[in-house]
Amino acid sequence: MRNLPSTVTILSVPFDRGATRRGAGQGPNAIFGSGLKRKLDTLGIPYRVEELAAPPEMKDEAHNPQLKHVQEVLSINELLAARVYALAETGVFPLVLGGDHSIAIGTLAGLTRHHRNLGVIWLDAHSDLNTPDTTPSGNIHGMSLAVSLGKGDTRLTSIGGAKSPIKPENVVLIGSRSLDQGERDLIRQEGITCFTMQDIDRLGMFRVMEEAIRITSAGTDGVHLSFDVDSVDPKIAPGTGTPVQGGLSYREAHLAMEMLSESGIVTSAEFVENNPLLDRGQTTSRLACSA
Ligand code: 4U7
Ligand code: MN
Ligand code: MN
Ligand code: MN
Repeated sequence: MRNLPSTVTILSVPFDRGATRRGAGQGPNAIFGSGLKRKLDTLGIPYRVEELAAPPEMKDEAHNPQLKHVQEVLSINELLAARVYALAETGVFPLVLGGDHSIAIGTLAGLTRHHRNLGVIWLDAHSDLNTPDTTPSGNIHGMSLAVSLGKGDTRLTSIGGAKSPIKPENVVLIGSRSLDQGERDLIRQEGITCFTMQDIDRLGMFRVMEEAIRITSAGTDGVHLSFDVDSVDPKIAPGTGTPVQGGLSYREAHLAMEMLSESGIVTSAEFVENNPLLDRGQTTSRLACSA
């Protein structure tokens, strides 16, 4: 049994200034090229497509090595937050195609203006819980979940206007296998549920997803799926800028999507970090269309 959303708006966000390696900006086109529209037609899901224009590249006058390209990140995410908010208000399912993972800042800012108590499933090799104080790279795609929890640079946390941040007890991380020290500290301190690859090995993806569904849907009024393609093993999904060995198998990724579909809890989703320039045979893009 599948629960399909009644109507979807695909927001294509060709933005990759939140990462060091360029190319994720071409992710949305690669996913369309791999047949996303055909897939939605087959499923009988009505959809519209909108592309958000990436901001012009700006001279980074106040260059901050702990917060690289912050002006561009602010500008795309303000735009995205406004669009996602408007869609959520009209009952449309926002499907955001990135782009690097810094765009989750705008997606979640828009969603938390609409939902009072949002659950978040974060499928990722990383936790994206760095702040300018803890980041080893200065790349904002490694900070997006922290920002959505209200931590970090105030210009980033105030994107989308007044709203309450995501509550740590509503967040579940899945597939984690590359966590920086500051991120581990934050996970422990905030009590965020984290299913690492080792947990998936031990419990199996089925039980992990049952738990994730239970936790993110308990008392919440919506659940957002943030799917970083680097959660999947780089042998299967090589098209991504920060690959980490030992990731999800093709079947584990599919089982996760199938269980989420059956559960009917997901009210918005984003697929990020798909970098066609690094994708041998576009297998990563094809995976994104196959679920
Ligand atoms: B992604 C990293 F140090 N943690 O902060 C960082 F390992 O959106 C990687 O999950 C972040 O792909 C990866 O730069 C961000 C690094
Ligand atoms: Mn990520
Ligand atoms: Mn990642
Ligand atoms: Mn499937």
